[in-house]
Amino acid sequence: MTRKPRISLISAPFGLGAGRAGSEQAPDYLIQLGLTSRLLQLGCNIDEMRKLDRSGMAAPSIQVPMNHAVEVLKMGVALAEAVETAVTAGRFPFVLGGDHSLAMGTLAGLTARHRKLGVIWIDAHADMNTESTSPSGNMHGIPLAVALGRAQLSLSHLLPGAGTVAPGNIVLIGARDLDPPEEALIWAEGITCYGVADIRRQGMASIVAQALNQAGLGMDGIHLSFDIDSIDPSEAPGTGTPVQRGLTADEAREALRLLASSAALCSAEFVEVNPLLDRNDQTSKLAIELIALFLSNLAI
Ligand code: 6HN
Ligand code: MN
Ligand code: MN
Ligand code: MN
Repeated sequence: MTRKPRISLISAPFGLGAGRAGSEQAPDYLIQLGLTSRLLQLGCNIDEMRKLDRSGMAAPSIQVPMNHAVEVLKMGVALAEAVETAVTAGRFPFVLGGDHSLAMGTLAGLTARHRKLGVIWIDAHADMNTESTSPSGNMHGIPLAVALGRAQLSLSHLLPGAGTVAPGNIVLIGARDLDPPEEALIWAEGITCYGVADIRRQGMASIVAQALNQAGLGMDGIHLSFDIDSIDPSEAPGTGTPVQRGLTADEAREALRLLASSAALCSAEFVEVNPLLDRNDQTSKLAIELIALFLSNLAI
């Protein structure tokens, strides 16, 4: 018999890692549009609800030459501690962003507890720039390089005891806008990457099965990082760095339903919804539906 995990819903109203303002409004906006009531209606076991605040957090002493670095690091510290606490208490952390720089905090908290962590990254981007290769200076473009230990900033700067993620246990799905240094890193590290063409050829069910195998090989658990810009802008326009020729909403639904049913999944985050850039709440409403689908299908 499958049981429902106790979910820790961690809101992170933070968007300074992105180049455009607005994603910091997503957590409150999605809740205002009915996210939590939908989750309760579906019988999700929301054991804890937290809203993070970075004021009062001390930034780590490392100098990072990127936009709003001190604020990103403070938020990362707050998030890392919240995620670690949730895992220690036996809860399933679900992080509601906010921009993708938050993943550094999530991954710091997770790797402090799960020494062997796999990661499935559903995104139009690879988020694998470093401080020296970033074309924008925006920290939402670097979290995977940080998690790999390939940047100056490391997860252990955010939380002492945090580890790294091994390249063989990272799987990218939906990537289609890679900067040349990111492509080089993916090749050099042998990171598995399924593009939209692979999904059309093989079907999402087969891609998800392969991703779970690859990311989970020898690991304690798998973290899902879901960037809404993985979906085509025709269906999810409300995001800061949209990229054409993305996943359909149906493909995202299928992926999230299948991933939720895997017992290997230990945590997730949902990022980059920007209500200020949306059209008639189309993206926010889709996000609510996808999050509800995902969390209501979780099984342990
Ligand atoms: N995201 N590769 C670009 C950069 O600025 O590094 C875009 C990053 C987008 C990040 O969507 O989470
Ligand atoms: Mn991203
Ligand atoms: Mn992205
Ligand atoms: Mn680009």
